[in-house]
Amino acid sequence: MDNISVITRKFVSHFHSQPVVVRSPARINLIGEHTDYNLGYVLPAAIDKEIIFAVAPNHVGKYRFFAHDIDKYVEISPEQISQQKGQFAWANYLLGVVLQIQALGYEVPTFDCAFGGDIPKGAGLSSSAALECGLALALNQIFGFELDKLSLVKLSQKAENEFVGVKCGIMDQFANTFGKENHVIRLDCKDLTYQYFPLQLTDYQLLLLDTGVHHSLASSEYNTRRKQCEEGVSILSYYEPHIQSLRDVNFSILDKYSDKLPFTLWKRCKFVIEENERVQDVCNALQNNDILQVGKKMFESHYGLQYEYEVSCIELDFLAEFSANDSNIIGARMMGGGFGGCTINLVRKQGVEAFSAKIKEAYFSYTSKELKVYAVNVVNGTSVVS
Ligand code: GAF
Repeated sequence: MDNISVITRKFVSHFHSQPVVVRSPARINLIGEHTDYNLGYVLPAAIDKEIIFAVAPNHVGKYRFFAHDIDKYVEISPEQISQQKGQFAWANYLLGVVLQIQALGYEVPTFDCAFGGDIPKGAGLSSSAALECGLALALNQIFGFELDKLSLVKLSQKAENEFVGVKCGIMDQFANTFGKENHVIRLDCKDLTYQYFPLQLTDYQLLLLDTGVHHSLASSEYNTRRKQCEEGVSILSYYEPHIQSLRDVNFSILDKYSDKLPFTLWKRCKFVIEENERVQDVCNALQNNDILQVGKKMFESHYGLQYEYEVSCIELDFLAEFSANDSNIIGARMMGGGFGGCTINLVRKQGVEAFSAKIKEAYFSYTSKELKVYAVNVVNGTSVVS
């Protein structure tokens, strides 16, 4: 049985009504890491791993959630929501969405919700954005709020920033909602304009290698990187008042004031400027059908994330290096916030099986951990199924 049937049946057997069903995908990012909150460019896409939501209004005066994958049930009355923060980690993403819709001035009547799917947790594929955006679209549908896609993206991001407490940028929620089959999205995080670029991989396959590592310092270090970038901006803007974010900094400005920046801040700023350039380079390469150039930029991005932005870890570095030395791989890098999660790889289709077997074995001997391998395809963003 597929996930849609499983979740719909669970919903009906639990709540005894007919739900609206929404699918909400995970995301990859081809390139453009840690650039979103610096108001730069990103190049993400939605992929065929998703959470299915079944949602319907109820008349019992409680928000009721059933998390199928972990077999957990939670019910909360509207007055209790803000005190429930932190009590159920997974429910925070959903309650945060309800609160953000309320903050926009809408009354959110009580509802029932069952959800579950196949997005690996803690793998850096943004199951959190899938939770937020999937519920936001489902509530928009059943209660007729008529919020447009960008409003759903923004309120979902705010739910994560304010209720969950992770100061993420806008990339994940945007990719989840605006994803388009076989396209990557170049999003300008400064003005939120975007353009789709066809991802014609023909002889290549997108392969994600999941380290199985999720360091507890991931979110604190993420927030630290954000702060370091802000500090860099604050120092540079003293000399160049037009600078409001790292988006306004180029190499000549960085060179000119390099002695004013502590070395760590200088490295962070340098990475962000380079990574923004790499996004533009990859877009040009995609337009020219130059997939080898795309791969080359991915390797460069990993190098920067490892040595300049310092958000990688030994497991990710091992995978990126192993891939770089395999002739079936034309591009590899860590993806997402870092400190664990997945690498993203461009692999020759004919070599996928052999490479997967080889790297699984090597990873196990190096880390004693099992490597999970996902071949993924680019799909449309969150949508109402029925
Ligand atoms: C995480 C965040 F949620 C994104 O906003 C982005 O900053 C990413 O890390 C790094 O590029 O996925």
